[in-house]
Amino acid sequence: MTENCRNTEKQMQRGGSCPAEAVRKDFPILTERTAYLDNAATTQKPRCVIEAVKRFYEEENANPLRGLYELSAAATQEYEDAREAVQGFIGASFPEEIIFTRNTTESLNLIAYSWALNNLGPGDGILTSVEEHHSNLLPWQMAAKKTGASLYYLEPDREGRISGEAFRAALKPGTKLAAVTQVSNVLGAENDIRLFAEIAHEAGAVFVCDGAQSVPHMKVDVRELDVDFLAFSGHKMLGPMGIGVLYGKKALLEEMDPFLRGGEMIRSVSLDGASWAQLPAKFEAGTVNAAGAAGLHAAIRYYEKLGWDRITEAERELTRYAIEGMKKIPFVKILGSPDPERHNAIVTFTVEGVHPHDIAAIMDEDHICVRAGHHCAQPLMNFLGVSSSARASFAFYNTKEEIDRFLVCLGSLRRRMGYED
Ligand code: 7TS
Repeated sequence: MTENCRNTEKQMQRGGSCPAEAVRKDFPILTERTAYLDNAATTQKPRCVIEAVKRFYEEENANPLRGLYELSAAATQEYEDAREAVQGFIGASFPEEIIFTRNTTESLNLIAYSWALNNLGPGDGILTSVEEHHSNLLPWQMAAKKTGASLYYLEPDREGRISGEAFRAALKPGTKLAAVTQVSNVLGAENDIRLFAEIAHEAGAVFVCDGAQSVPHMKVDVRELDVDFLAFSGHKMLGPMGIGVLYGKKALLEEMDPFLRGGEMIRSVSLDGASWAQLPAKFEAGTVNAAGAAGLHAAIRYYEKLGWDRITEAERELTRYAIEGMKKIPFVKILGSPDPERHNAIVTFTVEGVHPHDIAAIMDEDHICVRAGHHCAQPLMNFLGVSSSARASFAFYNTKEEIDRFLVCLGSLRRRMGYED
């Protein structure tokens, strides 16, 4: 950890229990003025992450993997160290099971293009759910269309839960791939991924987990869950934008074709064709995002210093506090479970008579950042019968004071829109 993330460390040594007090100083963008409650879209970055990116460009910048000189070797080392840090963070068996991509979206597309297009055909099935982010829907729609496979959708209950029985029942014979999110980016509901993976495997299907909203908030261990693929984004877990991860079981990745073709991913090339490099290079065509990987590495170290107990407890407490406050405000409707424990730091809501875009605009007047719209989950919004909604999402560095400001603003919305209640 760099000099710049010492605040947290000192506080942790003193045995501090609520991280927000200690950690806020580590995040240069977090000021008293702005309450940033859009963490499901992207999190803020601690100084050590910013410094790691800066240090790469100031001290180690060279094209990793290409050069044999010292600077390039340092860049390569930085990049591969980051891979090992990700491997440890999610409990993967081998570093080469970690493929760096740009984000969750690219990771899921990689599976669709490299696995699904080559392994599916008419008579086969793909199973996903209506509560997926578009990034875990559109690649499967594409794969089904191009291969002639059928695409089936699981329906969650109104709280966003998909039961093991529902998952088992929806797995039609011939289903070769199932792709489900661990945590819904709208309802915050968590699916029992370990159970789904087990059921999928019994049926002979490959299981893909969208971890975009889970990996930043809970311990996710790929061996424990026994998922075949896990996709997530660095920018949602304190890391820089432009670096994401695809975890894949080695045996599967080894038999897959490359996704993108070009530099760095070949063994040899002739005018008639090419053969591919070993994992993970086979899936990392072109110049890689080594600075992003260095930043992600620093983010992982930061998570590890804080520890999951502190993070999940702080986020659970904030979510509980927000939902309890929201329930007291008339005209506010929370989507999903009434139980705060089932929200995983995500609270999506509507306010009767106030368009979600107006909610976000008025919140912005009070310097509170919330998201409004369909949250890239239109099928789920249709399923819930809601055209649009607003969402507050938390991270461990948020404070109860920020949530108080959010609740005061929420309570004032209808009045500020001209209602007289
Ligand atoms: N899957 C889930 C569950 C997500 O929440 C998101 C992003 C993605 C995939 C795509 O991630 P990306 O990094 O490739 O863009 N979700 C959101 C959101 O809820 N608001 O902004 C982005």
